[in-house]
Amino acid sequence: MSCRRGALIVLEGVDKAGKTTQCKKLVQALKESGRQAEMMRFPDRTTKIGQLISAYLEKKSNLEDHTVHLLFSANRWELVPLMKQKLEQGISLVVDRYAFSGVAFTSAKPGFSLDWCMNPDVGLPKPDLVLFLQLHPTEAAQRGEFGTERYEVGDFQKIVMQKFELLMKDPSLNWQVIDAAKSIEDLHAEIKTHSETAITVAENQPIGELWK
Ligand code: NYM
Repeated sequence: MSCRRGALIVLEGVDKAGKTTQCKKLVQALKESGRQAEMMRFPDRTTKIGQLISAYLEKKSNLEDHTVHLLFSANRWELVPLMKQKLEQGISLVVDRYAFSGVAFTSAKPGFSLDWCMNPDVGLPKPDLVLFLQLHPTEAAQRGEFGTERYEVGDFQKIVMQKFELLMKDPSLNWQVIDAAKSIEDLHAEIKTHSETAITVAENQPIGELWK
């Protein structure tokens, strides 16, 4: 590698935890400190696969559960060449949801093992840092009602949270659990510190492979 690569930083967390706000603030702060950084989000609803997923989430179409899981994964794989290109150019990627949401949401459905759900995403670019924004359900409830999209139901989200907790036990990943009840600025400061460390560590390392 001729130049120092960028870091792959993923934000995960329960709904209403403030992932999108924090992703935007982090990209802005990294740029202001002279680093190259860009935001991505999954699902990326702009691609053909993403449009199928979006219609499903908006309940405009129905898809069989295995099928939609594989589409979410395919939506990540189709972006992998671009992600690798950017990382190799030294651009750090701040990603709003990744394979962990994929596994947590599908495995919350009856009849889906964690293993089966993880398989299609094995070998994706491995995040250098996974920030999990944790928010107590009562605090999340105070932040307003869920929207109307599929999965935005309290009971389902509780099972999703349990699945995230199982995924966080994986010591091969750099999980950092952050208390999302803090103010936007305090949360941002904490996220920025973790991210700067991860960027420095990643610089001289090859891009890893997830769950391999
Ligand atoms: N979701 C997201 C999945 O079920 N599987 C995945 O692989 C990913 C990335 O889609 N409820 C779910 C989580 C959310 C929804 O919402 C996407 P948003 O607001 O676009 O992050």
